[in-house]
Amino acid sequence: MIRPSFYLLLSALAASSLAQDTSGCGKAQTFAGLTRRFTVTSSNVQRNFSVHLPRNYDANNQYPTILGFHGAGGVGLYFEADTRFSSTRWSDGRILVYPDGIDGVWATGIGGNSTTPLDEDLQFVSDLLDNLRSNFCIDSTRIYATGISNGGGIINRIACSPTVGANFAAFAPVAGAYTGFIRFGNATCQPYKTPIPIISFHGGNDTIVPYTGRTGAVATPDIMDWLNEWAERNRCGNATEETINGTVHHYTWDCDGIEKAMEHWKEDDMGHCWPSRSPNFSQLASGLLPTEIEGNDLIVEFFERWDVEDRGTGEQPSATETGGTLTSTESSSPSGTSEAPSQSTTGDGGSAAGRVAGSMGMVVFGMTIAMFGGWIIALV
Ligand SMILES: *[C@@H]1O[C@H](CO)[C@@H](O)[C@H](O)[C@H]1NC(C)=O
Ligand SMILES: *[C@@H]1O[C@H](CO)[C@@H](O)[C@H](O)[C@H]1NC(C)=O
Ligand SMILES: *[C@@H]1O[C@H](CO)[C@@H](O)[C@H](O)[C@H]1NC(C)=O
Ligand SMILES: *[C@@H]1O[C@H](CO)[C@@H](O)[C@H](O)[C@H]1NC(C)=O
Ligand SMILES: *[C@@H]1O[C@H](CO)[C@@H](O)[C@H](O)[C@H]1NC(C)=O
Ligand SMILES: *[C@@H]1O[C@H](CO)[C@@H](O)[C@H](O)[C@H]1NC(C)=O
Ligand SMILES: CC(=O)N[C@H]1CO[C@H](CO)[C@@H](O)[C@@H]1O
Repeated sequence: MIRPSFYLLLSALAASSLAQDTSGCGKAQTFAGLTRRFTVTSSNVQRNFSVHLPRNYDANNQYPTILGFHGAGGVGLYFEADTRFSSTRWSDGRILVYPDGIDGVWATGIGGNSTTPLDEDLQFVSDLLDNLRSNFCIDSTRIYATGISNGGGIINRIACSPTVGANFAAFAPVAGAYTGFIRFGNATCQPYKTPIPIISFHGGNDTIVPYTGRTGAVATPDIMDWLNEWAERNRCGNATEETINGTVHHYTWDCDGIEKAMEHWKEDDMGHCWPSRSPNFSQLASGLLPTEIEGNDLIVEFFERWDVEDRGTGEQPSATETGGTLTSTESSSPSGTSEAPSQSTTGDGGSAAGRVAGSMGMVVFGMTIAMFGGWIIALV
């Protein structure tokens, strides 16, 4: 097999050239525990982003870094308020970065409202990372991306890029609008390593980016098709499904000998929103209630398992348990056209989901309403 060594070589090259830029280490910062706005010029455009530093930021400590991509019609600050990733529960020991799309939209490679070419947004992500590395003490082996809706669409494109994607250890799209990845679509996908670790979330009651896909000018794929394509690229076995309380479905895949390199959470009654056990803005905006799972906890726990340089560490690694342990029961997919993950065990599985110690929630929520109350969340 030539592929594994090719990917290992690519990833080794990427890691060795990128991991060494620690020029931002040692530079004192004055906004530990706070969020500050910055700009960087990319493709001759002044692009905006905000950075949240952990409390007690130590300029000589290399931090894991999470980039959070907002949905269409938003800005980074909105994503920050909605997900609350900057609260200490999740930002302790991590740098959070919230970039802005141009005119509220990420280029996901097709038309619609985004006139920015995909290459320019990918270049922006690359320029942003260079800027971050030269100003903050970033651990380049532990950079991650999450995002909602159109923000999920752009991180899917990043994951598919052999160059920009090689900066990221793992991905976490929520309610992703994977435009260009409809069945038999023409989007290209050349990930830098196998497997690309992905944890994804999608509501079964999402009317904006429906689970079974959307047709029209900005078509999105059936989520099961999208998952199956990634499972193929990642050389995964069949999925294992665990159903919690009858309505929450947790799928996991072992991929290329790595345990649980892909995870997917489908919550039947969840709409187009961020999964959180406390009420949040995107939930209220879609007239929905808190969900049963806490997305931030699941995302952060997943990210902690991966770095850029190696192929990852499976959960509870065990030499005898890699590969070949998946069950395989046929079940029908939502669309009836794709191969669905199998149904197997049930269990509580709730241990991975945590609780929100939501103290700043209402403050942030009030600010969010004040800042964005007039907006229609046109989540593409
Ligand atoms: C960046 O922010 C400035 C000031 O708010 C704004 O004028 C500009 O349009 C923003 N740039 C982009 C590309 O959104
Ligand atoms: C473009 O955005 C407008 C509102 O900003 C929305 O009404 C329209 O549906 C969007 N078009 C596409 C193709 O997404
Ligand atoms: C891919 O499909 C989109 C949407 O149908 C189209 O606009 C685009 O031109 C196609 N690209 C290529 C390279 O065929
Ligand atoms: C689905 O969402 C709509 C609002 O968009 C809500 O009225 C309905 O109750 C939801 N259905 C379920 C099963 O949660
Ligand atoms: C995966 O599922 C398919 C179809 O259900 C089955 O034919 C195949 O044997 C399964 N593979 C494994 C490794 O269980
Ligand atoms: C399942 O339902 C029970 C009872 O409503 C609840 O206490 C528990 O938190 C739920 N589990 C999950 C994972 O949502
Ligand atoms: C702004 C806001 O209200 N955010 C809510 C969304 O999600 C978090 C948890 O991630 C809730 O605790 C917040 O209240």
